[in-house]
Amino acid sequence: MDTLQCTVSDCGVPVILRADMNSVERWDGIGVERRMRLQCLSPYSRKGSGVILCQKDGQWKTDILCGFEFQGHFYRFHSEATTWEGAKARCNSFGGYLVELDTGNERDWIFTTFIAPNFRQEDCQKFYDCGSWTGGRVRDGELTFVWSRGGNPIGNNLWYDGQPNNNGDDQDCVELTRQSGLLNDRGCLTPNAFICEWDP
Ligand SMILES: [Ca+2]
Ligand SMILES: [Ca+2]
Repeated sequence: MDTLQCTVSDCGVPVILRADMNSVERWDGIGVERRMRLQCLSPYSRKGSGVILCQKDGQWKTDILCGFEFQGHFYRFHSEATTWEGAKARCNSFGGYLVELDTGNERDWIFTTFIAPNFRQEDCQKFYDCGSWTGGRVRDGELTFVWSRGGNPIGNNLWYDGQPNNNGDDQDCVELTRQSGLLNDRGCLTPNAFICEWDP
């Protein structure tokens, strides 16, 4: 007679940023290899299938991302302050990249959607207060700033007056500022909020 083997697997309560845990349908069930579907909390929209699955190894598997969409690209603002490398790693871990402002329209939308609502102007008196990391970085060994993922140059119209100035000879990374809504080069170890982007 064959012996049956039981596998006990407990994925615990899933932690998915900005997903609505009350949106699980009645016919969904929690259990090994059972699928649930989640929606995102308002006003976020969802990228991915919406399916979340408890695997035999006790890990949740999902492709759900909750964020905002603009012209086919997907974006998320993260307020937790971290270094440029830390921010890049976080975006990469979700399958995205640090935001690259390819057009003035994209910059305007990012500022209106994320920067202005998340930082009160009165809390950000200096133009370099309340920065958010973008994917801009000095190209190795040169004084040219590029969008680090594709290597495209950063538009001249996106910089704040007098920037990039490499202040203190130590400003290799590019932040979007709250006061001016334009770019500033900044020391890469500065703890900043950050914005992730995903291609369609
Ligand atoms: Ca972009
Ligand atoms: Ca600077």
